[in-house]
Amino acid sequence: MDKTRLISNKIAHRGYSGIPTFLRSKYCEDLNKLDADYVVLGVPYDEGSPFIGGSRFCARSIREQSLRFGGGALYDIENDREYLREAIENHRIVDIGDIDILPSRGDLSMEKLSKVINLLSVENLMPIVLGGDHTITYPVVRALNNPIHVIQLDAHIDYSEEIEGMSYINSTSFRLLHKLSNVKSLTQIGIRSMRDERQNVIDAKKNGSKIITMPEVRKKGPENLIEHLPSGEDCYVSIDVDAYDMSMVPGCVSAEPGGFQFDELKKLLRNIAIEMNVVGFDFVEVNPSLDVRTGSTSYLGALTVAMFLGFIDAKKNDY
Ligand SMILES: [Mn+2]
Repeated sequence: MDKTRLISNKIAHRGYSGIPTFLRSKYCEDLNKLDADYVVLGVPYDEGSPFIGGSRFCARSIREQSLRFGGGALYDIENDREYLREAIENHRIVDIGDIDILPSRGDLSMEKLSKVINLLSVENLMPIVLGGDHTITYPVVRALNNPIHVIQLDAHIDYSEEIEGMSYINSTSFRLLHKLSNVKSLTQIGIRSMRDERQNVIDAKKNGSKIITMPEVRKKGPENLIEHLPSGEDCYVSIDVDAYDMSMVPGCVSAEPGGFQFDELKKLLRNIAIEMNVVGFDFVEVNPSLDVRTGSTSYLGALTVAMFLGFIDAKKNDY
């Protein structure tokens, strides 16, 4: 019998077997030996979640759900197209595991995150960052080597004032990153929460943020939002799972009604991938301990990350 068929591997791709790296990519823990185009990195940090913690397990559960995409590609029947087949076959996606989080030392943990992102950025390797809560976007963006536009997909603007030195909390991330000298613009899409404070919205706009509320997304159509973005320029995209409608994300503590349906977010992400030069992205705020037993929120996360990466890869390789 063929020995390669004895253990779970790429060919025997049951969703419940195998070591859970993202899309069964190669695991590389030596940052000096990275050979990849796309680098998946987990940040199991949820100490920035002031309500119900648990999103530290987001990256792990997204990796587990990603094992269910076992066909060696993502197939989209909508346009009869396969995504990521060559990237997967040629090991262009590499998983480097998780940032070594120091419990109760968010400052040091986020410094480690920034260091890793900077190492990737100077090598022109695209980071795909799995949260954690939304705290992580600020330490990621500050470590990117080149000037970028930031696009945030979220129900909330995450633009609270930094109080009593709390820099590493999920509600302040975008106020902090907006001040960075490498951030050329901030566009916040899908905003709708009635828990956001008016003064923070005023501040964000005053500082130049372009806020596109969810009702505006619907009015304009998600495929037309791109006209509000600087086409062709480098951008970093941050996706909070609560951009999706509350009904779709039971495993998200901050879910809000009136959010994106899947097809709407798909259209938007495809357009961003085509029209902008995406240099990295993150996906945050899945809390698996709150999810339904099928892990549907983590599944949606794995699908969204893989799909967006597929769109980016298709653009890069011109197919
Ligand atoms: Mn957020």
